[in-house]
Amino acid sequence: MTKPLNIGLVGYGFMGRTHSNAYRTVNNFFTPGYHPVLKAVSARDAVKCQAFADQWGYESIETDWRKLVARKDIDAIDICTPNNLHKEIALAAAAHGKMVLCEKPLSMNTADGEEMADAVEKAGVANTVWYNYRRVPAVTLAKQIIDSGRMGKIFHYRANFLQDWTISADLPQGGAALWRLDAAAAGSGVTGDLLAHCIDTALWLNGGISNVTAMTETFIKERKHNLTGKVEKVEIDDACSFLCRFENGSLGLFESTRYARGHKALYTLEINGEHASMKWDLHDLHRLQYFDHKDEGIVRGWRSIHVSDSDHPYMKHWWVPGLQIGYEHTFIHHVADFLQSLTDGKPCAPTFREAIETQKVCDAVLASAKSNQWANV
Ligand code: SOE
Repeated sequence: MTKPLNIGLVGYGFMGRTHSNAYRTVNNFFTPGYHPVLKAVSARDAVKCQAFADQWGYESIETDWRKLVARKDIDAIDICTPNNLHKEIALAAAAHGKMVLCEKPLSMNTADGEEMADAVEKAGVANTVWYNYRRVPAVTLAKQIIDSGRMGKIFHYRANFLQDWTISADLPQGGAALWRLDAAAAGSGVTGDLLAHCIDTALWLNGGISNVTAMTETFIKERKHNLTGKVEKVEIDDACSFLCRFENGSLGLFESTRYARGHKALYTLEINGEHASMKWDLHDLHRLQYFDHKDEGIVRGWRSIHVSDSDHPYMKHWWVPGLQIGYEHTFIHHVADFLQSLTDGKPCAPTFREAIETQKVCDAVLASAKSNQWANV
């Protein structure tokens, strides 16, 4: 018998769908001791919110998230709103003793993240941040390979996250679909939205970052704002590149942009170690490219590991060896891990406290780009 976990979702955009899908699917494949119950979804537009509830099977709706977090029949609040609302909702949810699952990035900045981590810790409630790419089986396998010592000393870490959806100058900023372009709602541009993913994975795989030097650019300086109807200055970073030093002595190179024509959501990473190297690419997400210098010379070369065998991370829960899974499964894995962590009485990584480390790097990157100087994390 699994125990119910009553979910209250705030926001029904793209992430609301990925999470709802995960809640509905998780118990078909995993046995984590709990099963999510889709109790309620909250958003201001009652008609759209009800349509979402009907489509995904939520029992009820609230048009004010404050009512949702106060409801006695809700165990966990899942925050899928624009970034500027994360803190207020998380603090209120924690004050009502609810568990909190928060979409990435945790907060608009490190100080807000610290308040949020303090609040969930003070309330003693389970918490996690949805950095989903950690739970791509090939990325989790990369973590296992690094932890096994097979790579030896790490020299280089490289990551890119490339998109092209904001190139048109006619695209407005702000409002439901375009809040990511509005600094008041998003905090930053590609740094918080895309590089945050790369940084979270990097910290997990390769340890802490000590200092950074960054440059950002805003290619389109003004856009019509959907909420005011006026042409307004664009305050987000359209592109950001940075160099960094990791605490383990390795060097990092990160690039992110929404102006790489032809790339829709290309997250790639490469790690070069003393004995081995690894590469991963979101567009081929079930493969891990691996080069091991210990292989015999005449057959030495890059191998492409199809991460679909039952001894690969998460894969024994899915189909049969050789059959792959995709993007949505990363969220299912996160829910499975979160529910299992409740059963085991352990934290589910990354917790709010752990996700602050990514926030600190993002803040240092933006500070360095502004000052044209190296910045300590
Ligand atoms: C932006 O387009 C976006 O949807 C991010 O917000 C997500 O976090 C990323 O996974 C895909 O791209």
